Amino acid sequence: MRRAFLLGTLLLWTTGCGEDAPGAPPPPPRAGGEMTVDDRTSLAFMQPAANLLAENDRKHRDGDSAFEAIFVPSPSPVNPGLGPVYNNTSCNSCHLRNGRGMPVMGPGPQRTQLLVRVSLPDGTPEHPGGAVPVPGLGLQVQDQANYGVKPEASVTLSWDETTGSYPDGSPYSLRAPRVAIVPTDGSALPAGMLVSLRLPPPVFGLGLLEAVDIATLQAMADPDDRDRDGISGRVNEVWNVVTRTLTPGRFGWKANSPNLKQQSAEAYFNDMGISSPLFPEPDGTHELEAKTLDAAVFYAQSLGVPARTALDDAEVQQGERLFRSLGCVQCHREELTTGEHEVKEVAHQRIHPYTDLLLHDMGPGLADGRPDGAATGTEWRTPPLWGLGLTHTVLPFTGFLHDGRARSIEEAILWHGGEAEKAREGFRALKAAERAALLRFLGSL
Ligand code: HEC
Ligand code: HEC
Ligand SMILES: [Ca+2]
Ligand SMILES: [Ca+2]
Ligand SMILES: [Ca+2]
Repeated sequence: MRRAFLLGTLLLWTTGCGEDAPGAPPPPPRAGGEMTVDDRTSLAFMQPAANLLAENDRKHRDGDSAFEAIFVPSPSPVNPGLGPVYNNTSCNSCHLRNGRGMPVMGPGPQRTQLLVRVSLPDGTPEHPGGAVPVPGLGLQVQDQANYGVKPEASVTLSWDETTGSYPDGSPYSLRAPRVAIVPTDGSALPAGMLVSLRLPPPVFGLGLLEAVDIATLQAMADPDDRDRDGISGRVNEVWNVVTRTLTPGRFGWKANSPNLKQQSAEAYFNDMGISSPLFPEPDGTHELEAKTLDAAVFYAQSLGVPARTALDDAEVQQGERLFRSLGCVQCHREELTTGEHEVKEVAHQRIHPYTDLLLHDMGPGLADGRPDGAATGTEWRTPPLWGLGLTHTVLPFTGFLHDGRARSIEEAILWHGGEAEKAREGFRALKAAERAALLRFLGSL
């Protein structure tokens, strides 16, 4: 069965390409290099990488358990340490099926999945990264708490809707979030408090992104736009809690975390209230075993990346050409090569993540006005687009963009501004059939 299928794809590929490309056709792009998996069901983001070495298979399954473990307040024989204040009880409850979370807040069965980052406006050098904690809230609002403990605040979310239309007259509607934070101790919020809403992003393919050399990122960066193409990617500089230095950032919506270990330890500490060797209790002890943190990190590093589909579909191919000609690829880079990495499977892979991992000014519409590391209040990191078309297969009704405001891929494009304004206007000016082709291509990723 499998052999016949592969042969079929190969034949289509050779015939499809032979006409305009003389010589050997390039191999069909495999999104995650040798890590690519062919599952495009609702479980697509949960597959171990195709090239996982036998000895790492067990490690991956231990990681799976760590990612799914639901924590409870201490003392408890299993998974203790939750709280006293927190946002949710497991990694999996925010990164649903390893994909996005829902843009929801508050009590109820899903609990809080959006994170609310806060800070005071007057960034000072003595706070690494420049973010100044808000009295009573710190840098992240924990709106859940253990029995008998008050959460920091209650947070509610509502949406403001605006309408617009394409030059051809077709209407669309966009919504932006409005967040209300009410401290439980009755105190008033400080004037000018900066607030940033963040949707849980998917967690597959991240080992590959971690393995992209910093030199590769720097080579794509063009902070002063010297080539004058209107695009100026920047590498974020963030506080590394292990080396205690400023280091390049690449994870999180603002590239606000330097590596998967720190990002995961921060999630245990801030999102779940669980201390670890990287974020210990004030007395130096910690609730999480070092090996559990390592297992959760390895899990994200060793997940497979779903393969593209419909490579030989004419409309998808037209959409791919538009994706290039509109300049989407200036930020959503089609191909990167990974360097060395302690996880052998992710090293030296040719991948198609559709990101440059760099910060871009995305204009006032998307701005949160809250700096994060060296990222300004208008900058966001280009998110990878691999697996994008499976977003609603994995979790119907979840959103796109950093706060989940876009209900469709189309809305996500329409929000682009700043450095991406030209690309957005190019999209708006397309004929309806061309817009549909571009969306078909994005849906095939
Ligand atoms: C309350 C919801 C929530 C919980 C619980 C949670 N996360 Fe996240 N996670 C997020 C959000 C939101 C982001 C984006 C953060 C940002 O941009 O600042 C994120 C980002 C990440 C990233 C970076 C992804 C990328 O593409 O940059 C990783 C890795 C990650 N989380 C792992 C974990 C692990 C491991 C756990 C469990 C220990 C966990 N998360 C628990 C909400 C959550
Ligand atoms: C200047 C760089 C840049 C260009 C050009 C650009 N993008 Fe983006 N794109 C981004 C950034 C940064 C974000 C994240 C913005 C946010 O979350 O607020 C993003 C987000 C997206 C998302 C949502 C992804 C997700 O995970 O939610 C889609 C879809 C997308 N872009 C498609 C496109 C298409 C199609 C084009 C061309 C018409 C394009 N982009 C051009 C930088 C760019
Ligand atoms: Ca705790
Ligand atoms: Ca807090
Ligand atoms: Ca440039």
